[in-house]
Formats: sequence, structure tokens, C-alpha cells
Amino acid sequence: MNPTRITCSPEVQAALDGGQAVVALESTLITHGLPYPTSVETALAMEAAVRESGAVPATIAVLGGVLRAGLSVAEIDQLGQTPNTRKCSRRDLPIAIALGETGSTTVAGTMIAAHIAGIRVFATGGIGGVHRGHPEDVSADLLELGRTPVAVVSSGAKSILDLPRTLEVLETQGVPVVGYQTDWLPSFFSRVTNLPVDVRVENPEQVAAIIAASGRLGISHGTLVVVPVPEADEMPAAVAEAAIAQAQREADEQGVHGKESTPWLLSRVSELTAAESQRANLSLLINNSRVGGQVAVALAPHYAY
Ligand code: PSU
Ligand code: MN
Repeated sequence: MNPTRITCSPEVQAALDGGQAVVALESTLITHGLPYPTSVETALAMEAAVRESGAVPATIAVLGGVLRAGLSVAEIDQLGQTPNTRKCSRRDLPIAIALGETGSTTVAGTMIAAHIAGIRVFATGGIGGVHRGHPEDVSADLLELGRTPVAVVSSGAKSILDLPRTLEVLETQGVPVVGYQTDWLPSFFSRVTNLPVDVRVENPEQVAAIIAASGRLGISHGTLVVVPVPEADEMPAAVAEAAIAQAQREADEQGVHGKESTPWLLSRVSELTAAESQRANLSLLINNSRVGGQVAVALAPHYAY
């Protein structure tokens, strides 16, 4: 860890120094992904789920121009109350830092911060991908997965995205897509698609072995671990699909584009599907945090010295 590049909380720093399991958590989910105060309650519940698995949570953000890992409850609440903050992907990080801004980190931004801090596992809900009808809009998350050695535990990508194209980019970028107790890429709200993962594994030890093998090869790419939403909270695929199609049509009509696309589509889909999508969303976020914690615990011995 380089203290001039990132500032870790004392708890996170002590865990990293002691070779204990740490799981990074993103903050764009808090500022742009969920409405306040659900956003803050969910972020805290994710931290608790990581702890229940025996790992230390490190929520990542830029606060007052400083890249930080491990936030206080008050800092997380503050982020939740500033929804217009800069959404920091790779290209935004230097801007927020140079201008002394407070910004949230996307999957790409969080992977970069985690890697700088020495954190190897990161849990979230959904990654960005290739947008439907806009193959030029490729989330920087996919390219980050191709270049930064952090494992991202998620429920795949929302089907607001073009999932077949998203998988093609991941393949080109050299990213292993590991199905956690599944043969199929999940589509966030729903447990399966007809798109196969690269490998199915049954337990955290197998995920850790794949991450550690990538580390030994020294070829510097991320790993995408996909975990389906728990069965009881799954949304019927057709209901999610109808809402997504409507949201994408409206976004096209209104000319929504660039970094606004994903937050706009997410909030429109959640308006259209109300409680149902929120239940699935919260359930998978907590579950992925738990699995992320278990993977980090299984990974720690691979790096013990
Ligand atoms: N998907 C979700 N919820 C989210 C995001 C994606 O279901 O909150 C956020 C993540 O932070 C992700 C970002 O990294 O959106 C992707 O944005 P873009 O498509 O602009 O790269
Ligand atoms: Mn985009």
C-alpha cells in the first residue's frame, strides 16, 4: 500500500498488514444506484454481511480529493445524501482527486482503488456492460476487468445491457467468468440466461484457487465471479424484461447517453417494477457480500507468508 495514493482506515490497514481477508465495496451504488436512505441501509448491511463471513469490509470513495478505503457510518451517510456527486470510473478519478471533490467509485474505479490498497476481492450487485442498441457504449468496467487483478463478485449485469456482447468483450479482454453454483450467466434480477459461464464452481475455495492461479501467472487481469440472486427473491424474467425494454425505449427517445445512461435506466426500471425489483436487488447485494467475504477468507492462505 502506498499512503500517497490511497488512505485506508485503521481497521482496513491493520487487516491488510496482518494478511487478513478484506472485501472492497463500491460507492456508486450508494450515490447513483439506490434511493436514499435505502442506499445507506444497504451499504451498511453489505458491510455487516462481509463481517459475518469473517472478512473486513472496505467501502471505497473519493472524499475531499482523497482516495479512501474503509469509511465511517457518517461518511457513508454523507455520500447517500449527495446524489449529484461525481461518478468515478477510471477516467474520472484524477479529476475528482485534483479538484478536491467528493466522488463515488464505479466497479472500474473501485477495482483500481482496491488494487492500489492491496485488496483482491470486491463484492457488488451488477457490473456495467455493452448497452443495448449502442454497441459503442462499452462500460469501462469491462476493460478494467481485463487489466486489473481484482476479483469482482456480482450477479452479472442487468439485462438493461446487451449480455451476449458484454460476454464477448469479457472474452476479448481475457476475463474468466466463474459461475458460483451456476452454469449460466445470471441477469441480475433473474437467476439464469441462456449464456454459459466459462466454468462452474461449487465453493469459495475453488474460486480462491482460480484467483490465486491468475496471480501466480502474473498476467494481471480481473476475475468475474457471478452469483445468482437467491431463489426466493428472484424476479420473473418476463416482468424484468418488459420494464427494461420500456426504459431503454424512453432513454433513446429522450437522448440519455454517456455516464448518465446506467443510473437513468436503473432508476426507471426500479420505478416501473417497484418493490419487486428492489427486493431482488437488496437480496443479491447482501448475498454477494457474504460470498465475497467467504472467497476473501479462502484466498487469504494463498498469500500468507
Ligand atoms: N449496475 C447496477 N447497479 C449499479 C451499477 C451498475 O445494477 O449501481 C453502477 C456500478 O457502479 C457500475 C456502473 O460500475 O453503474 C456502470 O456505469 P457505466 O455503465 O456508466 O460504466
Ligand atoms: Mn457507458
